[in-house]
Amino acid sequence: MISFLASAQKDYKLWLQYNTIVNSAIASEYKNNLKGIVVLGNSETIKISERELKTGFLDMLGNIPEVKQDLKGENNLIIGSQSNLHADIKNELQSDLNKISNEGFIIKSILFKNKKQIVITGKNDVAVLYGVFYFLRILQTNKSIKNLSITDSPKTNIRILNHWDNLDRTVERGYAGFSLWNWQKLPDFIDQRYIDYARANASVGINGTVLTNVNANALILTPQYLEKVEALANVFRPYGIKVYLTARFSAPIEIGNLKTADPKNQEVINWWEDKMAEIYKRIPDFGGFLVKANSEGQPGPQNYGRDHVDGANMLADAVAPFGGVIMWRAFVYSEHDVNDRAKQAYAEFQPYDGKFKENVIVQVKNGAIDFQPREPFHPLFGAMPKTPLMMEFQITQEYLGFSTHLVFLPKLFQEVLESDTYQKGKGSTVAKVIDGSLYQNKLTGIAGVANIGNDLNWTGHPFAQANWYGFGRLAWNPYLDSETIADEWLRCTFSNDENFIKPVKNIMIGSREAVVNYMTPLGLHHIMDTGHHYGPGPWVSNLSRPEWNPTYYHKADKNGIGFDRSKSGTNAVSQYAPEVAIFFDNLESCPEKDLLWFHHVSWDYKLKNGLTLWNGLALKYQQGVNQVKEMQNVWNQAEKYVDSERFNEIKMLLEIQQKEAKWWRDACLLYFQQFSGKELPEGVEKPTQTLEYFKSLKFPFAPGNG
Ligand code: BDP
Repeated sequence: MISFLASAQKDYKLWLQYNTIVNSAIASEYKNNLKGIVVLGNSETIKISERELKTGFLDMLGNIPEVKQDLKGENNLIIGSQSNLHADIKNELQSDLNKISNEGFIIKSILFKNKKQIVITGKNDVAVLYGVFYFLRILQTNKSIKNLSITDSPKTNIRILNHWDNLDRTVERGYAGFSLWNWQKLPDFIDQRYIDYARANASVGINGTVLTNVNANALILTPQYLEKVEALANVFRPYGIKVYLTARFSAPIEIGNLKTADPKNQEVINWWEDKMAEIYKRIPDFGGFLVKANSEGQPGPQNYGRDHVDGANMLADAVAPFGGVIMWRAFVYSEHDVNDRAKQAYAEFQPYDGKFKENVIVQVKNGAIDFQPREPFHPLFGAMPKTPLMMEFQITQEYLGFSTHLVFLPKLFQEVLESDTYQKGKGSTVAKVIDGSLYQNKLTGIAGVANIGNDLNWTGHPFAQANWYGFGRLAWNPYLDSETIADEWLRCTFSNDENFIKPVKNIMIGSREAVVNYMTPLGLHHIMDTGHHYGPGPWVSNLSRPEWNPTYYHKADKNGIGFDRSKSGTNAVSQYAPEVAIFFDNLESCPEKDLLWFHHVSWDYKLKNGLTLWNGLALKYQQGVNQVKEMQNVWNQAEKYVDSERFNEIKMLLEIQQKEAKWWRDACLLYFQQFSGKELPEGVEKPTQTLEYFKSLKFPFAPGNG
């Protein structure tokens, strides 16, 4: 029992394990350089910073250095914002202070009156807290603290989680239990989890949270709920986290008793203005709204003959006096245009460039379809120079094996961020669009659809914690390498032992390609089963909206497979800058990883390695399965570095992943084989069941589906 609790705590503690430092040389370096903590300031945030240091030092080093209000002696760690620093220290740090943004921090070894000290400072207390977490990570990863000289500022303003949480606590596309937000007990009962959630987010620099689902419920805007939202905002504030909500466009009708929600109607405008005043009275630092409008049946300005600009700007005007922002989603596609769903968001939004109010930021999914295991970057990135665009990544694994598959998503995120849009010549990467450097946008942001629920371990799969962590790190710095992120996370979460780190990091890094291989290799996409999106369903063709059917996306027939988006097809390639368009359009230059996204090719089409498309496809599926087997082998060797509960959990989950990888391989290959009419090549295992069997599987209670 005791060991269960101990391990459960490990699962719960995420990357903030603060494991005892076993390397004695490193431990003594830390102890010698950390004789005291000087705490400057007394805000809630500074108190949290102090507490965090004490917890970290006690757990990692076995003792807490003396805490002082005044600077005495040497080898102290001084924490406080610039306004609380000794004037001489501030002077010495002035050039660093000039370099950092409001949320940036400095960690520096200094000599003050000939005595060695380490200072953690920034322009305000939240920046200090970020610095404290960074400093603790140095210890967690066993790096030296001699001669520190670190300045670091986030590259984006809004680093935000989108919770698709409903008021009944179900989580749309959530695979880690129910919503953290216990609306019934709020505002009076403050669950410790709210605090721990804020702490975890602050530790990676996440500074915003949208509490509610994009498929919104207007009730959240009623006083009954706003009181609860206010309570959460109060918990999150000292951690530097702002609260945002989703706005249901028809709220003026549903909870305001108006007859319309037309954004040009004066009563509607007044209603929203009053609503904003009411919200900001309770929550003065309320962040603003995320809006899904006229998408997948959600109400929006088009219901009144208005457009996205009218809708977004009306809400933007209402929050502007309070400093709020509107994050308006570009995830739109029409059932009336069967030509190519991938083209629709661009077609609709690009002409609006420059028309949105200053406090509107358009939130664009990473790819043009929908969070698939692999998609080329969304053509809107770089194509709206006069409009701030924010990235929307999906951290929850709706299309990547739910919370049972080990998939390290920062690899996917990095691939998108590094993509070159060529919109302002070579080097116009998506990251530069997002951080505002390409077009000098002031408002910038990255959103991640959260994978967090009330499971003991927060994210369902212990390795899915790395996706939350990695999202935060990339939101802070979209240029970070995913390998660095995996390395940090493993050290903070499990162990610094190189014999553990090296092989396990390898499986993390390879895991994203593995899932692409066993689900949607060579550019295939959207072939999952319907509704719940669990497992393969390439055969599905009977849904009312054509672009909901997998057959619409793979277009497999006797002649071949793939969606022709080249110039001779739907010409979706033309939405990219000319250099990129040519690159994707030309079969020779189009990367094979995107082949079937852009081209319909015959089953005999010759791949670069000389294999026919059919053989290459089949072998990719097999490779994915093999990769999972390899992940299992590596994990089995990790037993001695990990507590037994987490070890076993992950072992069982990998077993499921292995089964499901085979399921994907067999179901897809059997289905496509009907068209190719060819044998499986050597090296591909025989299917475990018949196609009819796979088609017969039903999952009425698959999680995350409302
Ligand atoms: C789709 C999800 C759906 C979301 C939608 C969205 O299946 O649950 O509501 O994205 O992002 O991928 O709005």
